[in-house]
Amino acid sequence: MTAPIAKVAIDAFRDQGFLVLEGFFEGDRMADLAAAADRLYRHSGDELVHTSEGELQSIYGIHRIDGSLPGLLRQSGLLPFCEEIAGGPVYIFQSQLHDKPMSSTVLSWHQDFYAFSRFDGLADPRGLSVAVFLDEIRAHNAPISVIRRSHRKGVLTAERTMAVPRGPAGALPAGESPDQDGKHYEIDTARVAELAHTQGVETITGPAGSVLFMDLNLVHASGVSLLPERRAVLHFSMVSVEVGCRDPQRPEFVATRTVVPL
Ligand SMILES: O=C(O)CCC(=O)C(=O)O
Repeated sequence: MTAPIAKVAIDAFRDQGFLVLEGFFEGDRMADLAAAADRLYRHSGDELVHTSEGELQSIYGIHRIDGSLPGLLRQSGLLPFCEEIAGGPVYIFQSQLHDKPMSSTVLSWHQDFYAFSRFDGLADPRGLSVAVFLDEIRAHNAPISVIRRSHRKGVLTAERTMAVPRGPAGALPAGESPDQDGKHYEIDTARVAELAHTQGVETITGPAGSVLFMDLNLVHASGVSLLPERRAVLHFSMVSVEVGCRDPQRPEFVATRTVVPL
């Protein structure tokens, strides 16, 4: 049985907006996750996003594609922490596998809640994003960088959104057109620079099995892998069951309407 996540870690998450548990998944639990990832890599369908060179970049709705994932999360011991942060039971609102192959694009600084609120009408950022490293993440294979305490700034305005170029086929909200330059300016660069200088940036690396929790308003970004090897991170955005999406414009595999407590 995994030990509960300590109160000091909960306090650190609330203060900093993120928390890392190095090597949290191990042994059989890690093997089960790895097997689920192998199945995901064999999946085909609308949920896949490829780079312009045809390499797999992302798979959306992974908890729907592979039915073992919710159970693996439940058994892992992570749930009480997620419920503590969300103030009660949670459901998986969005999930993805992100590989960042060499031909993929930078994922610019953004807050997860921005797109959830703008495109899906999610009313409240009561939840968190959970990123599980299936491969070791190092400086060369697209680590996620976060701006400390940026979640305290609330929802920052964003000029353009990543929802278009990085969303799967068919997930383009009405009236949105893809960026032409492949860059996705989420938050104004000057604002990001100011936040980064005043509050500090942390780049999260760690062995396979590590978990990164992020507040839904934490500003974060990632680059691309510099080597031709797999870089798989599973993302689960968990939201309080009391918060549904009021006006979803994206498909169910991008924005879950069906609230099933985890
Ligand atoms: O795995 C990554 O590179 C980060 C993905 C991310 O930031 C997101 O899905 O919001």
